[in-house]
Amino acid sequence: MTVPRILALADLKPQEMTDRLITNYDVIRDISAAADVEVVLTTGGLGLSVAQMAALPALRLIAVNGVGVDAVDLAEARRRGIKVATTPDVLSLAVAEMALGLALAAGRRIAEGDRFIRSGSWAGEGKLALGMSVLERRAGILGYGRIGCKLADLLRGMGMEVLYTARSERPGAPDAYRPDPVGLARDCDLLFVTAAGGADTRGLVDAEVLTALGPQGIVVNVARGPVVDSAALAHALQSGRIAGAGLDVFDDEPNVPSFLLEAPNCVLAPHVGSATTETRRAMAQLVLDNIDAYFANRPLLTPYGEG
Ligand code: 8YV
Repeated sequence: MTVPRILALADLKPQEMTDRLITNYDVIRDISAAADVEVVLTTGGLGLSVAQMAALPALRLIAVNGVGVDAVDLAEARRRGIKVATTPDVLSLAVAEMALGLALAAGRRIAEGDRFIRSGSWAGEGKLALGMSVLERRAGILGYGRIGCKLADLLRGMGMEVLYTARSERPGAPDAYRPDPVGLARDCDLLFVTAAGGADTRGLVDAEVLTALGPQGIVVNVARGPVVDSAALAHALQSGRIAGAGLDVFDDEPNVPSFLLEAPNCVLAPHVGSATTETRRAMAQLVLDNIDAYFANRPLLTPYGEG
């Protein structure tokens, strides 16, 4: 029996999951040698462009190791009848946990305090500026999907009041709805960005939203960089229009603009929201299960955009 070929644009983690992929499939890495390949494995960050799809005439399935499909050309995939599978749910808690961590790090100046000690300032003259309590604040969730709802559950469980903005009000939701980001920002201090990336959400958090958030406000972005206008954010931080920010995602990863590197009280993380061993293993398992299902002519476990 011939072993099906797969084009892998990235490895699965931990390594044993890539080993399993290699054991079960003939894994190639070079897209120029993949004309007969039916399945491509990619990540949320890498996605798959029209040009890449054009190099893959036999493509039937795009298996995304992640939930973001903003970098996949979905219109082209739809046009060609190519299925897309993602890894929903299994990463929600890890990303929510990261969002909480960034809020705590910014509010309580944790990263700044670490630098303060290492630079010798504690032992010298300096004093670290006071932080702000985080759990006593009102939280706003911008994007009430799987990750946003998981984060809302966590925050509510810690006694916080939670508000949310989504495309429409969710009947029966335990949190209060605000129809637009400015209204949400006005009524909260911690603004958590969990909306999907893409053209619809580009610049959703702009100067007006940041002004509405106010001088006690903290913005946390664990979604996609472009959802927040980064120049407006840096300006709001510089001018004290908001208190702090925690960012796990950026416009042009892995490059971070100097205005964000230099912005005060801006905690940075290298896109690691889902990057725990447990979560990456669960994501990889789902990727493998989806690929297995495709080759066995079974329905995908987690197809994107169906139902
Ligand atoms: C990962 C993500 O960076 O799920 C996503 O869309 O951005 C992250 O979980 C990525 O896809 C890792 O494979």
